[in-house]
Amino acid sequence: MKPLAAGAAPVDTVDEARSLAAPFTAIDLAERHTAHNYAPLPVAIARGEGAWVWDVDGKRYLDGLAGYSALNFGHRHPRLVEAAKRQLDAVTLTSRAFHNDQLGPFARELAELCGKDRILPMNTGAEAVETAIKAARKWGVEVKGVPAERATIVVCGGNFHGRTVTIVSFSDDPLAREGFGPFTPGFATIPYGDTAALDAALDGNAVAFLVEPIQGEAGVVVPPDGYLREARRLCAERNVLLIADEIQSGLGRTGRTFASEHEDVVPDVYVLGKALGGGIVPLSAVVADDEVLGVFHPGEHGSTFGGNPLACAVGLEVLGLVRSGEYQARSAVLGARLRAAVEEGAPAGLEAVRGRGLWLAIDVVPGGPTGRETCERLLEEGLLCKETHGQTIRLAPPLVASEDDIDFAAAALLRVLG
Ligand code: IF1
Repeated sequence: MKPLAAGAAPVDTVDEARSLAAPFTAIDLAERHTAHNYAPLPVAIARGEGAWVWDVDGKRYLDGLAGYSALNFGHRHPRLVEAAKRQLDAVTLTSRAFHNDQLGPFARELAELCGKDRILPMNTGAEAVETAIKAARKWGVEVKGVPAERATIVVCGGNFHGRTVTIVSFSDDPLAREGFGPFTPGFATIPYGDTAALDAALDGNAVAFLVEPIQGEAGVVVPPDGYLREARRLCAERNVLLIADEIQSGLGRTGRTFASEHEDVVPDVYVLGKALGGGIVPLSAVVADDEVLGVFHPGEHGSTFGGNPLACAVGLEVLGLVRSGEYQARSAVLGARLRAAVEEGAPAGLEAVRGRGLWLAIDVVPGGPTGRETCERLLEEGLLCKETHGQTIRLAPPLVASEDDIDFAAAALLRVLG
């Protein structure tokens, strides 16, 4: 065993290490033994139930982030926990070298929800985005007839699609990409919301337009009315795949099943993740028709855990919740309630509110407390939030929150921003 810390006496057993670690808190140990790729708020969560979590000292917080929308259905939704427990007592992983009894039913339900022929199951959102990129490139060459190596995918400034090297190759956020080159070619960036720029970018080598129907990390940026409809028209006209990254905006978060629905747009390809796994297991998927997903043949793509029976059993139950329409309705009603409370309160520290459904961003006035400082003050008030890009607070509580929960969040915001 290596010494616990530089200069510490070497320890021989895990028990000895644990006993040495005993006086250290969970936060101390995480700070000491993990890479510092995050700067978490100073709170260690030990339990979650619905829209609430409790820290190691038993203090209760309303979860205003919901795992960046992976917890749309709340912490430990009873139906999802039950589905997971049932599957834990059956089989959890088979690999795709063999079939299992959960993937087929899940795939049928998800394809049907999206109105598409089939899915390709993965685990994280970034893996699904990478899968969609590979599918679009192969489709572009084999179906559209773009010269090999010339396929271009159009993306938007302010995008966030994950953190792999290829994905950050087309990010315009220095924090996400600096130091990680050399980068993957084959992407063209245009301003988000600009249909003239999209029109100009969709040339003969364009195989896909990859877009978030609402940009999350950019600060819950809703595009101008008609943008997605025009993107749909242009992509169809130029035989370019419209790929909607609904990993964060999908599955009820904006008041509809998919954010694309706000403009009655059906993309060629849905990229889903986060809440698809119910906040219990990583589960993502690319959903499209045979013309697109038919480009994959055995041995060309895969993942050890992709389509595993545990994730698919939970995912199938998630789709049952989504099909009810209850969570979409809650998002619309609760989002309107929260937005009205914050806007009517018009606290001095508030500069702007944006969003759709129960997915809001609040810009705090420059010169006052930063976004991070505001989140630290909200923590003290019992509301967990996360800032983005300095002055913006994101709000995305679980869709199982009650009206009282929303009023609690609004009161905390008005106290801190007042
Ligand atoms: C982090 C951000 C949000 C996503 C969209 C793909 C992915 C994400 C639209 C990749 C993931 C997460 C990643 C997490 C924090 C969070 C995030 F701040 F990073 F940008 F939500 F806005 N498409 N978003 O939002 O999915 O591979 O993570 O499963 O990396 O810090 P993933």
